[in-house]
Amino acid sequence: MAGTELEPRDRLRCVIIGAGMAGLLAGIRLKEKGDQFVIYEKGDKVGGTWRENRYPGLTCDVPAHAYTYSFAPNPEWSQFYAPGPEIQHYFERIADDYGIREHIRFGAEVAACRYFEGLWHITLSDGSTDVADVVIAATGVLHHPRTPDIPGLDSFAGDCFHSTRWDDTVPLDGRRIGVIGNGSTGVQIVSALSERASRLVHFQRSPQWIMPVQNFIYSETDRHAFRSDVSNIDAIRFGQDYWGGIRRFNAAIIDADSPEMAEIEAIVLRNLEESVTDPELREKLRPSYRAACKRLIYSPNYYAAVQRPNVFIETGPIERVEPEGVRMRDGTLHALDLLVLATGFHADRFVRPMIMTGRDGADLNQAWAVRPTAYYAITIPDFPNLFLLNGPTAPVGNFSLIDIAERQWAYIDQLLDLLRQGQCSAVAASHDALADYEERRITAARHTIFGSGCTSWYLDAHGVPLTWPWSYDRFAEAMAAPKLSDFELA
Ligand code: NA7
Repeated sequence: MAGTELEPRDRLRCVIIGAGMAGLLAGIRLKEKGDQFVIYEKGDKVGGTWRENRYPGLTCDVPAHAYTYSFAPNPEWSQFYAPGPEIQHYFERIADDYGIREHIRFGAEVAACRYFEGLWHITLSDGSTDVADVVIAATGVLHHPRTPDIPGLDSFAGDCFHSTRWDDTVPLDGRRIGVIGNGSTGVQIVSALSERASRLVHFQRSPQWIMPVQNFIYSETDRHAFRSDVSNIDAIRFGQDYWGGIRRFNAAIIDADSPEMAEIEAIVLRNLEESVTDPELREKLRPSYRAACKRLIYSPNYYAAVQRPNVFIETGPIERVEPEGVRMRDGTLHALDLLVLATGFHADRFVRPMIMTGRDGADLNQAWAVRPTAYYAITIPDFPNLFLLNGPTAPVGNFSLIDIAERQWAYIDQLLDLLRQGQCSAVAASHDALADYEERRITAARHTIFGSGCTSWYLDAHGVPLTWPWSYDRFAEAMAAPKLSDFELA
């Protein structure tokens, strides 16, 4: 380790990319430490995914009191599973309450980050530049919409947009609506629009397993109890109901042959068998792959929605889109006024297409030529003082990503302390450490339920789940303290 001659620094100069949940968290924590920082946000608001997604029915599938910063409980959640606009409001309030807004530059897209002479040199798309000791990439996972390559899509005469580009001016009531895609997004949109559309066609390429859940409204009495005693919130956030469920779910996804997996399979199968009365529809909705192989969908009302007389599940192949609607290969035309593309995201991009150049000209696209990855999802060899939040290989399987980001920050902060204390001026995982981590991770990931034989956004280009493949407890343990022998300090 070089650097014993370094002096402790008064303040680090940090650039955070993104003002979503993770970027706000980083700002709050850096502010507490007295570091200097700016948050560059390409959008015009905080909130990240909750700013971008505004579709009808948008709900977080993690209980609201668990999808909350640990240091900022919110007694005002209206429902057990919070609607998207409330979550957006929560992040807006946090940005104000914690004095983060004045550190954010909105409409500021980072185009390139280049590391040389011991500093990160940042270039924004408007040509302006900045310099920092540290870059925190809090750029999110699902933010590059995937538009389907369906012939004739541009010829559609009605309204058409991706689920992340919802146009509030487009009327919905009494209209003929088509929704392509039945991930969590398509399922939530169809559930919300089934009572509003005159005819609703759900285009389903692969059926989904549906985990039945109940959402319930918190009464004023409930909220009063949350306000007056935070232990009532803690009982939900840290209680056995939530954590027992998370631990069982976690045990199931990391071991496809576990009794916990069998329990999930039994629940979703019973949900299908008991909720869908028409045998023909039931078969259309029956997946041929194992439950939770694709990200498991939690829904209180999807099966009820698709059994309404105005809703039709279309399972045939789409031939093309025409001005009037969607033409199927068998010649059927679904005439539509609105076509919603709930077709997901390019989940493998992470910080890209931003140009990231590390030490000695290392290029992130090259480093990620096989798959995007980072040592323990946080740091990349040759990219000193660059730290990722919710980066590739972080846990994603129905956990609260806020909890994940908070644990990641506790880890990153210990690495930043090395810089603050003058123990080094640059820190990044070593190549050997990343190679060892990836070897172990990939071996384990192939045995998770995500690798059991289906397509999903969890899989990388080689069909390997790009996720944390071990237990939640092992993640918490790994994040407790960095193993410094796995790092190169300069
Ligand atoms: P997902 O879960 O990636 O779902 C995308 C859906 O779109 C899925 O049903 C796909 O079918 C379907 N799709 C994608 N391309 C096409 C084409 N070309 N034709 C027909 N159908 C297509 O995205 P979501 O937005 O629903 O959810 C993403 C995450 O956000 C979710 O997991 C939560 O974490 C929140 P396929 O299954 O590939 O056959």
